Amino acid sequence: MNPFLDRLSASPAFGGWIMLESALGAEHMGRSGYDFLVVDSQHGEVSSSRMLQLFQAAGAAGTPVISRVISPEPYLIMRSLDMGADGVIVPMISTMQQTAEAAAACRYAPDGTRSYGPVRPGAGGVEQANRRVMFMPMIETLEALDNLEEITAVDGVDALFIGPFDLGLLMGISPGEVPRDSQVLAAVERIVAVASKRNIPVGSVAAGEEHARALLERGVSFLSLGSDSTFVQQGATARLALAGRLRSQQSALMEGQVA
Ligand code: 3PY
Ligand code: MG
Repeated sequence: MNPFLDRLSASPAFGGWIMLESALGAEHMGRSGYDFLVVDSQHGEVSSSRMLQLFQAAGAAGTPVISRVISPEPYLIMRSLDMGADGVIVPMISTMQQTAEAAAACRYAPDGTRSYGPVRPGAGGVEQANRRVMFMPMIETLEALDNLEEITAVDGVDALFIGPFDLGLLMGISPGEVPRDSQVLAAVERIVAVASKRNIPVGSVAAGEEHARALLERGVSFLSLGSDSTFVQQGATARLALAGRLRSQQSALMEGQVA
């Protein structure tokens, strides 16, 4: 069984996103109790030379680690899996052919075209690796919406991952509007409906609590709740607000002493 699918059985599952190229940050994320973590090579700072350390650190406490690759090229998918990712999220998939090619890159023959070269200890044999890995094409283009039935019919699609912000942009909706936009939310509902015909779980990213609720209400079963980079920024901003409060308390105290 795939460790990520195990976590999904406690649906909904909640994950975190790793954007920063910090093994220490990834370890903190991994030990925070999220059901899964995504290491983001597409939009994160993550370079291929540091990917291995981030997977090791994020997975140190047993959390399943998924790699979002830069684009659907098979060699990027294979490299992430060789470095020990439990699965891949593959962005900008639009057609059945792209889906089939990416799905094949995730599995060794006879199930796919993955080249054999395990490097991580405990990588397991061919059959085990083929069963363990999770392939998740992203649905984030209008063409993918048109081709949903064909994409979900491809063998080896283990889950779908919706990119609401790219979908929104292509629909003419600004990122700030996406969480509440009825057109984007209707697309989410449709994606879940098509995927559920084949028992394929659907995940996505939530920009805050209201967005998370809207996605869960529409049947999304696993969600990233935020990234290390956002958490650092939010934590730093919150602490600075405390500094402001302490400063005004202090000056009120000083004024009291002078009066
Ligand atoms: C999108 O919303 O387009 C994404 O890729 C989210 O990660
Ligand atoms: Mg996207």
